[in-house]
Amino acid sequence: MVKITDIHNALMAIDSHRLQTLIQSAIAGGIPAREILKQGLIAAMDVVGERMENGEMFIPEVLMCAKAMESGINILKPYLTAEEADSKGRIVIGTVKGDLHDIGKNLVAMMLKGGGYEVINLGVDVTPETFADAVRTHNPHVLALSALLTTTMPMMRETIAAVENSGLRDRVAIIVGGAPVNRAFAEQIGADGYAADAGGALKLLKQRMKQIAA
Ligand code: B1M
Repeated sequence: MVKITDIHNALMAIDSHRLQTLIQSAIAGGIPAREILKQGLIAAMDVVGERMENGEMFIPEVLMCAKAMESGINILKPYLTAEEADSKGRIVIGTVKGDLHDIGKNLVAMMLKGGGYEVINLGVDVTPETFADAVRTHNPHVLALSALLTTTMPMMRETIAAVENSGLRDRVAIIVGGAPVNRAFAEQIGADGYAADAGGALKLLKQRMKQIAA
């Protein structure tokens, strides 16, 4: 019987092949995909982050861990899909300018897609102007911004300002998330919502769609 710690250890060992095999066995053995994700993969990435901070792990290794994690998430994808959405909507998502972290943002995108929403993923290092252009072009119900660095959090405020300056602010709800972001910051920069994780983002989106329908 596979244990979550085996999955955690395979990611730390950057052994993608073993990681994928273990995840498949864990799923077959009835361990919920969300548990594998949270306690196996995300918990291991937290340790990777601590080691990176302490200078015990360097960027190339961190990148390899990130790749291994993505390969694991790909297996979990079909099992992570959320409950049926109340009504469909369109969302534009991206990681703000200067920030290259995309695993969490992609997880949010995946969850929203699984919930039946149309997701336009702009990728990483997205400038405020590109976000504003995407709002104009795609006319989404929600714009979701991700930031993983304290140094890139201010770019969320700038992105909201760019949308405002383009005269598009009334058209779209803007929600923010990412490890250093919190509700107080979201309110401070004039965002319409904050989600701590992918599940929270899905809930926010559902609320927004209900508001629009009401
Ligand atoms: Co970076 N990095 N990194 N890194 N990295 C962190 C974020 C850090 C906390 C590590 C540490 O020191 N402990 C630290 C930030 C410190 C800070 O600012 N407070 C850090 C640093 C410093 C850096 C560099 C500056 C290092 C350097 O070069 N000296 C550099 C910056 C590069 C840049 O962006 N310009 C850098 C680079 C990298 C890599 C490229 C090597 C790699 C990213 C690869 C990739 O993404 N493709 C990387 C990684 C992997 C990490 C850690 C280890 C893991 C991040 C991750 O993927 N977590 C990270 C430490 C950590 O987080 N424990 C770290 C798993 C993911 C599922 O969680 O992204 O939090 P997360 O997403 C969650 C929620 O936050 C939320 O939902 C997701 C799912 O539940 N969420 C949203 C995210 N976006 C959302 C949007 C929403 C809603 C919810 O919209 C509404």
